[in-house]
Amino acid sequence: MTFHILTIFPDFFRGPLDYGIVERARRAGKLDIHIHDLRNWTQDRHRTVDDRPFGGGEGMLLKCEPIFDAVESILPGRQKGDPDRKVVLLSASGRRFDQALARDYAGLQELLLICGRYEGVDERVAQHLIDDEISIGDYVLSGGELPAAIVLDAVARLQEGVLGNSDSSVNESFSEPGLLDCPQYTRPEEFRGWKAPEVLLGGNHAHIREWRKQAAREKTARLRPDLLNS
Ligand code: 9D3
Repeated sequence: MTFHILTIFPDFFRGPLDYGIVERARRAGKLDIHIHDLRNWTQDRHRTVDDRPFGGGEGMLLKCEPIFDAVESILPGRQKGDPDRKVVLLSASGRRFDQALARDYAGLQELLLICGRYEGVDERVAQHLIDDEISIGDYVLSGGELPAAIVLDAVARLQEGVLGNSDSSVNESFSEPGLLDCPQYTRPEEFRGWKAPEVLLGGNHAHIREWRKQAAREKTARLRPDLLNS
């Protein structure tokens, strides 16, 4: 799958996509990631990407011309609504990104993520250019760059052949759908007087399965009761 990220901070992405599963998949040729500097599509001497909001108000907005020009040159011939190539705006006022949307994006050939900045983006981008406007959660960040890296990671690891066996998701048989993972322990059996649960040290797998299911329910009730009441 090919990812494009459109940003005014291309250097931001040196790092977050160069480690672990994503880096390995890139080197294996299973992921293609292109970082694009929005300023490359400005026309003026100062390479202006932002301007003040009509009607007044705090802060600056990303202008529409460089964004339209960039998207049209990165995905030539693409029409809004293309089932194989989506353009998604990361914005604080988007709909919430979740695992179901990650699975949906994982079926695409190409995904272009536009990182919002400043107070936002001229609304004509949302109206006439993009396929989705998404947020990663209800907290205020400084822009769409960290969210774009998060969305890319969540989508990339769902690609065929990106996860090795040791990376889980194969591990799905361990976890109950709709519950948090059960607590897990590794050596030593006792650390500072705190023992790993006895049941996990024996070989009774029916007993272990029952303990894990119960522990996952208790942990979910304590940390994510919202998952139980839906
Ligand atoms: C008037 C309120 N604004 C500032 C408090 C709204 C606002 C504008 C731009 C808040 C954050 C931002 C920058 N954030 C993003 O572009 C962003 C974001 C986020 O802040 N939280 C969760 N997901 C995302 S995706 C993009």
